Amino acid sequence: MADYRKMWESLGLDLESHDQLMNVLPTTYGSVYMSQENRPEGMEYFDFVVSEVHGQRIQELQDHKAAGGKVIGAFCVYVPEEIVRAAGGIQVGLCSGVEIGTAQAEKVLPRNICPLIKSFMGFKLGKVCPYFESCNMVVGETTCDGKKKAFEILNDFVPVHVMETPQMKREKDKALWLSEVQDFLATVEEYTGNKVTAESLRQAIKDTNAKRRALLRLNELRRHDPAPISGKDCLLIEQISMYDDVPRFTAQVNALCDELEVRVKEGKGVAVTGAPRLILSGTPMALPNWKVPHVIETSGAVIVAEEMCTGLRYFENLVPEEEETVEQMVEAIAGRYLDINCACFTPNDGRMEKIVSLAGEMKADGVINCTLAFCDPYLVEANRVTKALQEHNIPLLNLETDYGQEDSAQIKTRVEAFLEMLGNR
Ligand code: BJ8
Repeated sequence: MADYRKMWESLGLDLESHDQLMNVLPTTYGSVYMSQENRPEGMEYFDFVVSEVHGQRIQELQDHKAAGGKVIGAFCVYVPEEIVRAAGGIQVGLCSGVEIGTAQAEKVLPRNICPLIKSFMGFKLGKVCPYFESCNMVVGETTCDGKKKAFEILNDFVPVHVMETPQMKREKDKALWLSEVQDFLATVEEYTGNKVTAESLRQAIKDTNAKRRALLRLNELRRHDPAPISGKDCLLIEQISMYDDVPRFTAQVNALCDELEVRVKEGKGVAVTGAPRLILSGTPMALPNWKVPHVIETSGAVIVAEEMCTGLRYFENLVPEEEETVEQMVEAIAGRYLDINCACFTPNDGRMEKIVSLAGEMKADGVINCTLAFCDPYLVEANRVTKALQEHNIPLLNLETDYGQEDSAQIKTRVEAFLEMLGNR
């Protein structure tokens, strides 16, 4: 990796803590990713992106800013990236999947709060995330209580625009959400100093749809047995989709899919034919949270879909491309985003229907529903997931975990027992 210390310094990072983080990542990545056998060659690009996670992409963000562009951070797949792109900005995902800056975060947050919230606060207060430090503004949302209250605190350190996400999906909720998306467009125009035109928004919709289509294509290829790519690799690609350059990322995913199509024809896979096929559902797994997928896939199973925001929820729906005016396109964008099945909504039947249909489509043997500790919406919704899967006779394992490694052995024991049970069916 080139020497980026000057850049990190100019961003105001705490270099000592940042070094500690950067020293751990290659070892973890090596043991989780480089140990896999029969990996597709197309994963080389994504390995490179991780090796440059605080390097090349951050440099690109600085170049963009030096040319007058703005960088906008987001924590939720409800934030419409098409709008930021249409205004000439770059949107980056800021959720993080690692315990860091915990001591600083616990000065402003309660100890017993979801690790994802604690992690993003720790990253900001500990000054260890160059993405965060590159942002001109961040966008929050009123999804879960923890996040929405944490954004009040975060606003002391960086300008935060909060979008009010409704909690239901009735007509009046749709109207509220549309007005929130319209306000977001006005805010983004103000921040970037650029007017969103019909032409720029149409292009942004097309570019973002192309990215989502590439991810859908990748997901489709996982229907085959043997699966041509591991769940761990797919999760990594889904994590990278939140911050990489859009056209470059799209081209790389499509190139990988070309390779996977050949693999499928040749019957080549990453696991043996007939290996147990699982769907992973639950709270998002932000980079570099690979703990549970690693446990699953080193226990002999293969993950064939992620019903998560770092997964299908991010790319399963596209924005219609036929609209002509900015107003019509904004309405289409609002409609597409409100279709996402987050447990912060009530009821959230769409999620149960999706898991059940996905299990059939992907010929899955079972589902692992993995929830971050202290995430009330998903922990309570585990009851609805259990009921829906029982009704369809689909085996389910519910897991609750955090970003620590201490429970890895216990999770492995439970996953192995689940796989044994599947083998006896
Ligand atoms: S659309 S899942 S990305 S809100 S895990 S912080 S819910 S306490 S991340 Fe999410 Fe948007 Fe929903 Fe998806 Fe709160 Fe739960 Fe923590 Fe969570």
